[in-house]
Amino acid sequence: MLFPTPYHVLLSLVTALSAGTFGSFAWSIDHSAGTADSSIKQRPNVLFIAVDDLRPMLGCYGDTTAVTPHLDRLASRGTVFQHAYCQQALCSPSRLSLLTGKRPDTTKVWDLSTHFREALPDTVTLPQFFKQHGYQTQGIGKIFHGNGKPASDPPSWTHEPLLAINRDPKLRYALAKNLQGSGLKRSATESADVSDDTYIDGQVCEAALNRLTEFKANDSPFFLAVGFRKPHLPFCAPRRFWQLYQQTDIPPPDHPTHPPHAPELATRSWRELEGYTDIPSDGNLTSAKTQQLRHGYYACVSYIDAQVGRILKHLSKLNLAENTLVVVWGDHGFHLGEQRLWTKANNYELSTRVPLIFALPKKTPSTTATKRTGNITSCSKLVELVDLYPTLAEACGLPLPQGLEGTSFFPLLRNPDQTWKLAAFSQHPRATTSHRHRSHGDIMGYAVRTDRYRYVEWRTWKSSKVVARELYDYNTSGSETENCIEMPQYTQVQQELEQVLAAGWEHAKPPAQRNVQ
Ligand SMILES: [Ca+2]
Repeated sequence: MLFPTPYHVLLSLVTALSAGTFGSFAWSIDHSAGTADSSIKQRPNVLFIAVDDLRPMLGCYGDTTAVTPHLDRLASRGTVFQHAYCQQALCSPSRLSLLTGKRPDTTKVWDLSTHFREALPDTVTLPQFFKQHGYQTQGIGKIFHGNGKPASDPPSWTHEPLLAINRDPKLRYALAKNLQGSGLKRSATESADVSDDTYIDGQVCEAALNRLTEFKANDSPFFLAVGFRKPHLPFCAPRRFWQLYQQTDIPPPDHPTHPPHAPELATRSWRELEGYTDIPSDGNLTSAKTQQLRHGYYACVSYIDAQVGRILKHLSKLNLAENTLVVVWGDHGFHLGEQRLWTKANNYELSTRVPLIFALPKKTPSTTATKRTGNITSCSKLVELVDLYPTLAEACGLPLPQGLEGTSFFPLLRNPDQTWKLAAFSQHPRATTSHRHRSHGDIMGYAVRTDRYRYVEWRTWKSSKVVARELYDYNTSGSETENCIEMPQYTQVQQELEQVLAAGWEHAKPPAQRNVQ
């Protein structure tokens, strides 16, 4: 049995006096779970790295333009999931689904302003679960949603989160012209000759390095969640990362028009890009502006890659890499002009598919039957971000919590070729006519992604009446090129996909787990 140190008692008192929403909470290790014993010290640490709005535009995913040596190196000793999907392509709903291990219709978080504890007051989040099992837990940067009420969840952490909220323009922009004005949206891109730490992500990295050093000195295992904000808009990065690319070498968007026969609901823009000072209010971009934005996204991806590299180097220097599991994930994908769409908030492949790199501690015996692409272990099976919670629990030898709506993909780390999920599920709401929804919206688009197809039903929330359908075949392209709904040659496929969607995620589990509650 462990007892609180004087430091923890003092910290608890200080925090309890200043606690807000969750008044009885204090930052301290959870000693109530009764699981703290000598074996806890043997548990692997978890380095949990979230990258905001990162689509799989990385070297380890086959992108020949991206300069991402550090993530590629991590990928070379881990598993790269080629078909990982978020449950809703929007920051807060996606993150809260992952962090609670439940899907958006259970968390009731479909927008950016709802706190998950409104619907699930007693749910145990992923970091909270580790805390209950004797881990020190801390979030640095954006882990829950970035700003406002959903950014905070004190029960999840033993140490007060750092840099969780950022409303300081000086941490977003560096150039004088962008530091003038009001509001958070200035220019959509910025290339400034500044150090990495000028922007918040460099500071998040620095804070993570310091915390790792402190964790090293402690006996408890840790769950350190590091949340980088780039490549979320605006695309601001130190100039040296822009200079890794020639703008003329940046490929233009593939399929730059809406898929033919797609319903208006499906291709409605989130309009996140509009509002920046250099973006026309109608969203019509010149090809030069499109290329500048795509260049900026690549620069931000390389900027984050460099920060991840600093953290991994420090982990090795502290001799923590041997016993630390590293997972890197993006909260959703991103459109960069493809399908005449920008940003996210839709049900298409580019917005729902995410990067997911999972590297077990270095000392883990390698028994993986690997499928090598170069020197990267690649898994093409369907996995979902909601699966991460049970996967991390299993990987660390912790009992799987009840009530989760994902499936541990830990077995895929051992054998990435085994038969797995039948489908991945995503959803996105729409208001009847506007570009922004509140809560569940007026119409919910429910999407199912199998190994070859995507099928979507747009249903009114009140009556569940289907008002639009989509069917896409990825056999010829990695993205949606034409809505094939009601085409005679797809009649049987459509019927099968309707059944998969109607049956839901519980019936799409891996075969061995389909009857397991
Ligand atoms: Ca995001």
